[in-house]
Amino acid sequence: MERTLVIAKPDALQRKLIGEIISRFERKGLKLIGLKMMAISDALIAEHYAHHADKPFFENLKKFMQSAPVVVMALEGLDAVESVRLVAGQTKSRVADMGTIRGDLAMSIQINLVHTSDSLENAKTEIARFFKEGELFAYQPSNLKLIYSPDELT
Ligand code: 3AN
Repeated sequence: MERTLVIAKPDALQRKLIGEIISRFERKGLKLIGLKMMAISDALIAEHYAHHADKPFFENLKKFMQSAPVVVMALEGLDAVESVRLVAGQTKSRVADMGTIRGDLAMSIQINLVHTSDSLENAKTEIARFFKEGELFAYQPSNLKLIYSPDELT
């Protein structure tokens, strides 16, 4: 099964949407294997948003991401990277599909409630960036057979 990273951003915490966001991923059938609240350091921002370092919006993005704690989670499931991105919706929230987190609950490009890994390779790097060994949990969900068919589980 794939694993992917979600960051519920400061706006999610301030708007009291953390429960709603976690719930949407849980209800979809994704398995929560790691969860914690943290402040993002300058070093973590520089690493995580290295691809945006030279963009005009970088300083504002940094300020926003450090304006309150974030809640990071690692999720597991078949095609988890793609599935989580579908639940989140596109970056520009005000035109994201209804039914998605951003489409239903946000308007901004930057203040868009969640970050989600955009590829399996990045998901691996990002999970390692935000979680130490011992902060990720292996367990057997009791309802797995109601989430996937037997052939999907082999
Ligand atoms: P996503 O988070 O949807 O994968 P990315 O990786 O392109 O989108 O961007 C990472 C984050 O950078 C976005 N979630 C958003 O907070 C911010 N960002 C991206 N593009 C812009 C933009 N044009 N203006 C302001 N902030 C942006």
